[in-house]
Amino acid sequence: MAAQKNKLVVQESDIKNKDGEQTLKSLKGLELDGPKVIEIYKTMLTSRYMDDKSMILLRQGKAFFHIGGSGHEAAQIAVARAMKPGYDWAYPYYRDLAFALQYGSTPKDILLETMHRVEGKSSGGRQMPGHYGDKDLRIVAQSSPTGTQYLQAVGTALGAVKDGTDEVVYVSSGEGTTSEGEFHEAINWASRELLPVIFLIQDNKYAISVTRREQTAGESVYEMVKGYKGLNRYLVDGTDFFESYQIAREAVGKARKGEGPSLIHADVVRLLPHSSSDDHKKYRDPAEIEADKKRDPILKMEKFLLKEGILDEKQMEKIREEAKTLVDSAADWAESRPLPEAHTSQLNVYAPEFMVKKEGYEKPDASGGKPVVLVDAINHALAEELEHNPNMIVYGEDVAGKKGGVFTATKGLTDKFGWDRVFNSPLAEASIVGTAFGLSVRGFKPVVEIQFGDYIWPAFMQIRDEVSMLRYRSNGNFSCPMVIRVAVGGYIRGGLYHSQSIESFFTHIPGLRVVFPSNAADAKGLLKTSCRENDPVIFLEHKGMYRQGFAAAPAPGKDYLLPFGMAAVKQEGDDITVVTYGMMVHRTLSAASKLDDVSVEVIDLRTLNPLDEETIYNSVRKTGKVLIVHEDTVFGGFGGEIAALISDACFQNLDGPVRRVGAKDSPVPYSPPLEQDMLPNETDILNALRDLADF
Ligand SMILES: Cc1ncc(C[n+]2csc(CCOP(=O)(O)OP(=O)(O)O)c2C)c(N)n1
Ligand SMILES: [Mg+2]
Repeated sequence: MAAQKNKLVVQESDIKNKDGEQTLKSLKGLELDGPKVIEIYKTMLTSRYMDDKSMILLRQGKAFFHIGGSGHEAAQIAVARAMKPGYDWAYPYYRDLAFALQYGSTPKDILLETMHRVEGKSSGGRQMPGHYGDKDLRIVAQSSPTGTQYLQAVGTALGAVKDGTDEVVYVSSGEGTTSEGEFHEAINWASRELLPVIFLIQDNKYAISVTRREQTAGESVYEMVKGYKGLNRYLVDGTDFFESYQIAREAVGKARKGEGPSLIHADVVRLLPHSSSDDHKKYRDPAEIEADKKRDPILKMEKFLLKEGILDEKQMEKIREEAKTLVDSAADWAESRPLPEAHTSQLNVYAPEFMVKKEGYEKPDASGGKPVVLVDAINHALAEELEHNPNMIVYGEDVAGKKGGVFTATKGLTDKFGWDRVFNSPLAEASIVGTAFGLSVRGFKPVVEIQFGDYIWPAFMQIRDEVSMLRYRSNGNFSCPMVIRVAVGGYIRGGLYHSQSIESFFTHIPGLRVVFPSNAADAKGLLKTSCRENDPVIFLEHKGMYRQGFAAAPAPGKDYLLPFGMAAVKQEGDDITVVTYGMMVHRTLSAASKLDDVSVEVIDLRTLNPLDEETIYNSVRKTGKVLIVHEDTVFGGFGGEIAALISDACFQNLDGPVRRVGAKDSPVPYSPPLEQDMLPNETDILNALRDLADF
């Protein structure tokens, strides 16, 4: 496809002479000279030998995986050279070895990761090779899911504009990955706001074994993105350094001037199998593999160097040898460096400490104040924190302007803090969380809203594989603290898709804090704390309580911060402990009040991660009996985890089975008799308490 289509975009006259040839003279506009071209050639060779060396290390059992960039070097180096490392930002993909080298990573840096050494700058040996990262260079430590990087890059670019800088953000992938929905979300957001993002799509015709025909409408990413107004598009021969460099300079220049994002569709060749685990002879035609070899970007570069008399064959051979030696000695050095120590495997799952400490916490006396409803308490917390932290921003669907959120949690915030800090997102949950990642990485504190828990799932990949893992995978070099506020829960005739309880999915994710307040005062204190902590937080708001009198409370003032991991004993008792949270706190208190002869202790967990195990165990050791109550379905619910912990820690103290009350195992139905039957109610709790009391 390449040859004739490339001519659609590349302005040949700029870099070719009248005979259609590239010469040093015809390339004058690119500000290159002989020595500079030699440097580029050396970087290409280094990258190529790194591929070769990695496969040798693999065979020697010194590394366990490799994914090579052979055939992609020219396009990658071209874009990296057009950028400013350490000033601009980069979200490279796993095949971007040559990009990383040109951007400033050294063979030593990269081989430390290949050989899983603790000094690796990207992950300290935590990630498989091919996940580039370097804080000083502003290469954000990368992950493995294809395509999660696009929205993050858009978020970082959005932050660059908000910060008033002219930084540019690079993001890359293969052509196959553009089938992921997040690609289109990212292109849409970047194009809509003319953000400074360079999307380098390296098209090597295959996504592992899947061809372009099976992947992309019209078999061309360049064609596919035609409709995005504001997006600059280029189709380039990515095996030709000079063609690629010309386009890269133009695209980066436009981004820097605020003239919008660019998609560079680079037609490249994959000279190696997909990875060290793949054998492409199984699915590729040998003739095609041979044809691709003829387009090797290094051969093209060598031809140019010879033709222009910059190097002769002997000099080139010497440079090849030097590149090999450089890589070999870097590998020897990396091998001599220490491995991570086993006991550090849990390091950097969370921030090293809580910002809001339990020690010294004093419960404020707000008893004289006027009760506020839960949704207003949240609104006040957001306003106070926006005031407190100039880097905090609030966004989500319908949150801004006169609407102020479908539940009015963000009412009036745009008026007070401006559209720059409180704004609407497109209707795209992955976009909300993905951009928040990119904003957070550069120092913003995004406090985003997911309108309904039932619709958080498009963002699940970002939450589970990205937001919660960044600190760990980068060995503490990067983090993305943010707050994800989510309206959850039933009892509102909301049916299957406006009633879900979602906490158990998120308590299963290391690296993520999970908060679930039961009343307005706690909601305010916990949300303010969430905004100050350095870990990502899922903040669950029960929409059935937003305006209920029973969840209203006099709200403490603006200095009130409720530390994580402090359960509240809502009612003291001697016979049975109930461990609960959210809406069920109220149902439990009400049920317990109907039992004259049984003394019930009610614990409101307030945060599910961290979990205040001590308060639970102290109570169970006193009462000897325990009931766990939650609104979520029982099987696989969070109650199972609490039950397991209790039976482990308090086995000797138990005088009965650890019981659970929760919803029946089905979706939440709409019609009131069905909803009432399915969700747990006061009678269920009462019956369980009586049963346990009699045990
Ligand atoms: C979300 C996700 N799905 C599947 C994979 C497995 N996987 C890794 S690379 C890849 C193919 C990607 O092809 P392409 O985007 O064309 O990039 P290339 O490897 O060809 O450079 C697949 C399916 C993954 N890492 N992440
Ligand atoms: Mg591909």
